[in-house]
Amino acid sequence: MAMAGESSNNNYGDCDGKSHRKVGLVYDETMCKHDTPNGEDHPECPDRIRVIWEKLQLAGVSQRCVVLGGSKAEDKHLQLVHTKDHVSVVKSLSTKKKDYRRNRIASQWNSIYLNGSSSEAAFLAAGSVVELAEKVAEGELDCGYAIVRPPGHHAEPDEAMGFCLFNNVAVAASYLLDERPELGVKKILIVDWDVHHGNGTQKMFWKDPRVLFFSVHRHEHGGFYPAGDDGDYNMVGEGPGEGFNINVPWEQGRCGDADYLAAWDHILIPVAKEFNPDIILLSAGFDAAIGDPLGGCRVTPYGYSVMLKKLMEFAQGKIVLALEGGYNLDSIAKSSLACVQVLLEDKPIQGSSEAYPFESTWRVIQAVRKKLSAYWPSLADVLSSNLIDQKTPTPIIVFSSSDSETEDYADDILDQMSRLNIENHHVDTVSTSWRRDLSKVDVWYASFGSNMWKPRFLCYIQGGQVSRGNKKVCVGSMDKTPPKQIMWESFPHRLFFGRESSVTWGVGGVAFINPLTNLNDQTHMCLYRITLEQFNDVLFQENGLKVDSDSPLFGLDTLQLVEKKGSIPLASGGWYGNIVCLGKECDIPILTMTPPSEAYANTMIRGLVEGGRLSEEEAKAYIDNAASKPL
Ligand code: X5A
Ligand code: ZN
Repeated sequence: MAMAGESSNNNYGDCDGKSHRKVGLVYDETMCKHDTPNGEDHPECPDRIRVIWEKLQLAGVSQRCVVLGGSKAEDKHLQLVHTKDHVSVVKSLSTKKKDYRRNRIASQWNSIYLNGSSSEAAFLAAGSVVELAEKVAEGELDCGYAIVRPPGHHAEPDEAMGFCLFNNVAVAASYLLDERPELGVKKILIVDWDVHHGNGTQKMFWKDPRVLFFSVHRHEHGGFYPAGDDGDYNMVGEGPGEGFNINVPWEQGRCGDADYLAAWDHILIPVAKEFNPDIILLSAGFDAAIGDPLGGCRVTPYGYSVMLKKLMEFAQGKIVLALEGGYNLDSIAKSSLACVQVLLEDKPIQGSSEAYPFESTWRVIQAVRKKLSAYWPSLADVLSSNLIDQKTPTPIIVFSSSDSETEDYADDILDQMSRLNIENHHVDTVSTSWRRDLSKVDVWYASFGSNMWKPRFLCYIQGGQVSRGNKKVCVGSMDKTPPKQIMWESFPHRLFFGRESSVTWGVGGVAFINPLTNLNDQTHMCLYRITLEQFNDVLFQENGLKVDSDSPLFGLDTLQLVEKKGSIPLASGGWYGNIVCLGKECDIPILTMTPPSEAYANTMIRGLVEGGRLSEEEAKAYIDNAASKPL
């Protein structure tokens, strides 16, 4: 952005440092009148657009945009993609005197409700997207967001469905291409990031090479709405439109920023470069957002902002967002705000994607690239194995029909995992400060016992099930970068095993090193070089705490202290009470954990007592003594 005093011939800067990009917003309260006929609850509710509008006002961004009221679509424009019949059926809804007449029409469509204002809202939604797209194509506005309902992308030429009456985005695209040739819009990229497949839009431009339609959606091999094969990746268009239809069909839910951005980086962006659109229309549903009750995915506001930012590199930033789905009011408001801030170009994007894409994501991306490489040479290269090795394992959960505990367990894992992700954007705000600082400092995590086994230790970094014999699944660290270095060393100490198995750790029990130097024994340890931030995440997980803490367990001053004193107790109340500094390697401190917390000590004591080795008092004294002494 141009700063004060700099000469600037673009329209992005001025002396108050605020953006001068002209961003259009459409909002019209009339579209709130479309509602269920008897006031039943429905996810596609009037408050959806209200909360978005209120959010933009409260954040002070709508005041910096050009605000347009809605405008009604003309029949002839609707008929560019819809049949005459469909347009007149929707128009007739408003003249029906009785709800039951409308209910009958609604019941002939899939997932549609209607009331006396549905028709008006539908005409406004489509007309508003047309008007905004026209203004952006003309250059009167740089870009914009139409906050409209009912949504549009499921609506087919002769049919309303999936809460959609007219296909708002498709109408606007056809309007620019067919009605306004003088504007010079010859190629349109339609991106559909709504969690559902844009079946209607796909149909309307199936044979049309002027429109490149890209849809990323939950598909689950045809099991997710709108069910069937239409959203499959081998649906590439036909005739002159062959190759101009791209579907990225997720095989599973829970996809998040990492998955979407992988689809962007390895499919959409390279194709967009080749296609070189004159304008982009974005079917901006926010039902892939974290917290959405229908979508089951986890895209954060940050994720949306990055996806949008990447698209703004094309068509000189001429992009029009049109709201589609999105049913968590809080999520759609926050996601919308993040997007408008990107349109205004006033927000340096902050945040990070903590996770890797799912394995299934890479499988889908590779299948799409292979299928589409016949039309888009930039997709022809095979993705490197380094890249696709970066993946988040999907826990494999085996249900035995009568085992309700197993199912609870599965729910727990999924819960635990989605909770972690719900916190992702909190992490960006609340706890970034300690994470940022500690991510710059390296330590050696000296592991003994089962953590010496690399796949097991990596669970604390990358997430996964730490052992077969128990129920513990780790969410991993926020920063999933693997250890920078791995090194083995031996220390003159004895390795102890507490019990053969324990409730928490399952078969294999627990191990610890006798903190008393014993020159006759060698304890082999595996040293993982990780950041102090990751070390904290390992501590959180080892001690059964959540990783989204606002403060670290082990900060910079604690590190200093333990380097000086050799050993310090942690106030975590978890399994390992003490952090011990074993020395330094390459000037980096070597840290390990020892008992006790009380619970751990009791386990150890029980082991020693039941093993006949020591009396209870002796065992207690032994553990206390062992734990308090540095190596
Ligand atoms: C626009 C949109 C979803 C329809 C789901 C029907 N429609 N079960 O998100
Ligand atoms: Zn949707």
